[in-house]
Amino acid sequence: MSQFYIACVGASGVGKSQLINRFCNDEYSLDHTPTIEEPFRKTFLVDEVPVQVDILDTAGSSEYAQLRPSYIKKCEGFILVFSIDDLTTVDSIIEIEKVIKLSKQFSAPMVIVGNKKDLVYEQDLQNCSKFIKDRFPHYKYIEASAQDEENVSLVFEEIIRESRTTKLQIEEALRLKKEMENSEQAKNVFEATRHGSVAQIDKFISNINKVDAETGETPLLIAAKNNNDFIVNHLLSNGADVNATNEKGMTALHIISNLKEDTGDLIDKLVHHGADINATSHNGWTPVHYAAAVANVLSVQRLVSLGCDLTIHNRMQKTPLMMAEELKDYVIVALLRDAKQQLNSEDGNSESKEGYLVKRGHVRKNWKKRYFVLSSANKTLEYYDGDQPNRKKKGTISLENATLSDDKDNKKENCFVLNDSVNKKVYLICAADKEDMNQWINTINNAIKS
Ligand SMILES: Nc1nc2c(ncn2[C@@H]2O[C@H](COP(=O)(O)OP(=O)(O)O)[C@@H](O)[C@H]2O)c(=O)[nH]1
Ligand SMILES: [Mg+2]
Repeated sequence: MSQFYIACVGASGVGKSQLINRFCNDEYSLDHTPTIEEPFRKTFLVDEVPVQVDILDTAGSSEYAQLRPSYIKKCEGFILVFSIDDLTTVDSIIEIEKVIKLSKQFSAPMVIVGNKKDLVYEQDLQNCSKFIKDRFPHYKYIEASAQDEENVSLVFEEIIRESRTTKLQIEEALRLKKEMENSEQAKNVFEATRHGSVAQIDKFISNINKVDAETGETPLLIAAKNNNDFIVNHLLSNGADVNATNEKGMTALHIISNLKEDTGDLIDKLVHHGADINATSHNGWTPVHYAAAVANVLSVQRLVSLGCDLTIHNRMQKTPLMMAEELKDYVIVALLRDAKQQLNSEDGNSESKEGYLVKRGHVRKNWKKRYFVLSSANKTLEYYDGDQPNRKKKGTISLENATLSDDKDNKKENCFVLNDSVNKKVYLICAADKEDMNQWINTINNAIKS
């Protein structure tokens, strides 16, 4: 909900406090008690949009002299009140308007209110209205009566409408200003990167992690795309974020891996600087997916030798190997199969199991479908959203010193209890049938013992 700070200003005794009192508390009093500056808060609808407004009731005793710069600065809209039955009170708002205009950087929304409408004849109203409109041709003028509750809400609605428009204009102006500043500076760092000019890059080194508004790329991503080893290195040694992503969620390592040229050294360099070798872009591709897609044997080799995970499924549920098989790229297929086999044989007792189980949530009855992946090597049981592989990861159960037991409650069939002693959590997990349950229990037990 948008929020506005509004001040009510004007000479003493014109009815500022009563207008606010009427609006916020639906009350009115005959007393004129001196006002202590305090904000009133109210939430209401303006053109069917809820707004929250903080209204500052100012002490008008010594009038505009007391206008504090701090609240002029803070307030986004001003209600300038005079009393229709005493036109000398208009002098105050003429002065106040000047002060506000001078101290505001942008135009300040104001509404002029002639209060105590109930005290004057219709004839006098017309004269007064003309008088005000001549002096303040740019502001809304409202005749109101706090006593008779006439036009009181209108006053606050109008000032919100005006403030809302101004706020949007200010936001837009600031955004444009920032955008211009950004693009002006960024142009240089991005252009410098494109031109491969180290001296120019150094000039704008503070913008090293800025994103080019046009292309959505950081300098590092540009240098990676250009396969410019030297500039990538320079950017990395000057604090470029190695895992920054472009609009497709691709890191520099993804981009490099997706090039057809030999980029092995750059891959090394990025990983050495902390690039996530298993990062996934928006379509779930890891660097090795990209390398496989462009049939870059050298890149695949390099990523494999750096220990990338070959089991990650992209959003189309494909591992890099599956992709290579589809592309009938038998060199890469052989390479990846080899790597996988080697990985398995290196870890003799490595066992993995994937499948769909049901896990009980926090609420007793709340059972959720989860895709489970058991890794003996890591001693973990990971589970994912839904019953398909490669959804959003929901959690990891540690199998370190974990224990399995029967489900004594027997709330559901084919369930077992898994006690994660590392994270001190107990899971109730349910398999599709008895056979499935026994398989899971066996493999989990083996993983725990391994
Ligand atoms: N007749 C009439 N009297 C009002 C109206 N609004 C305020 N007053 C009276 O004017 C006096 C001053 O009001 P107050 O709100 O305290 O003025 P402030 O100094 O501007 O805050 C009080 O006695 C109110 O009862 C109105 O609309 N009509
Ligand atoms: Mg007052």
